[in-house]
Amino acid sequence: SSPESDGCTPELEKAGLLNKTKIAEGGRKLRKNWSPSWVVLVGNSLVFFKDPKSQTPSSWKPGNSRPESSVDLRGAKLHWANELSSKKNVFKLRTVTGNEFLLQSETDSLIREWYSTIQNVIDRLDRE
Ligand code: I3P
Repeated sequence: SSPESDGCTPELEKAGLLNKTKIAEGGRKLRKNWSPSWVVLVGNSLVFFKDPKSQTPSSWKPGNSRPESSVDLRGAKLHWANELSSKKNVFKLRTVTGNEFLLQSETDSLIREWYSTIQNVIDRLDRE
C-alpha cells in the first residue's frame, strides 16, 4: 500500500507535469486541446498551472504563479479512459459540476500514481 493510504496523512500532496485536455464544461462537450500542465494536488483540489517549461525566465513573475484553473475533487469521478484517446495512459476526471478532463502521461508508473492518489482523495471526501 502507498504511504498516502496509511490514514495518518491528513493532507495529500503531489505535483508534476501531465498532459491535460478539458473535454466538457458543465456537461457540454468541448473540442480537445491537449497541452502540458503543471498539476498540483493539495487538500481537496487539483490545481492546474501553465507548463513551467513553456515559460521564459522573464515570465517568472509572482503574477504568473496564478493557477489556470482548479478542480474541486468532492464528489468527482475518476475512470481509466484509454478508449477516449489515441494516446496511452489516459484517465478521465469528472467533477460534480459536469466538467471533464483527460489527464495523460507517457510514463506508466507516473500515471498510476496520479490515479491512485486522486482516487484516495475522492474516497476520503466521500467518507466525510
Ligand atoms: C484532435 C487532436 C487530438 C485528438 C483528437 C482530434 O484534432 O488531434 O489530439 O485526440 O481526437 O480530434 P484537432 O487538433 O483537429 O482538434 P487524442 O490525441 O486524444 O487522440 P478525437 O477527436 O478522436 O478525440
